Amino acid sequence: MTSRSFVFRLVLVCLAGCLGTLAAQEPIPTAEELTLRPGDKITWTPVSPHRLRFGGSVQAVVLTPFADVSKLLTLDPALVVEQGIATADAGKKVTATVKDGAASSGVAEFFFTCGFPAHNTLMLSKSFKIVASSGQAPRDIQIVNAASGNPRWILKTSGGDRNLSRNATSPNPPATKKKGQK
Ligand SMILES: [Cu+2]
Repeated sequence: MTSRSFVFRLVLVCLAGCLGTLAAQEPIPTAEELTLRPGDKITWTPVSPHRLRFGGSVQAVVLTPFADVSKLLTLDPALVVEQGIATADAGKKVTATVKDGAASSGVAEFFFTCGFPAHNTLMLSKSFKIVASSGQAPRDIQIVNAASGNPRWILKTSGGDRNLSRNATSPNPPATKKKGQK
């Protein structure tokens, strides 16, 4: 190969690498990864300013009411509710255990967001569905905030990170930054 085409290829590789870094490339979760059964445990471990929030509404999106979330999950620590919105402290680890009667509670699914005001819309999550126990070993589910790129929740799985953004499709379209957005 000539040195010229080598340089050209090098540039292409660099470009692909840089674009890949800028865009959020995690795939979305599978349906099974978004399915919970009694006994399953979810742990949110956000880094400040991120914080878990249930309930209320964000622009036109009505979140799962916290009263309904409470029929599905036992939260540790318990969250303080104000006007239907339950928010953990910034950077606070929260654990939820799916209740025994969750599958027959009449609440089929729930979703959440980040309580940091600038992230209320950006970090709306996909819905987790609740089904009856299948006798399988309880899952231990870890959720963190993305370390870079657009603010979003990440579901950790044995197969890699999953993008929990409510509107994410798989694979993600390149991140588009608005002027002035960090
Ligand atoms: Cu956040």
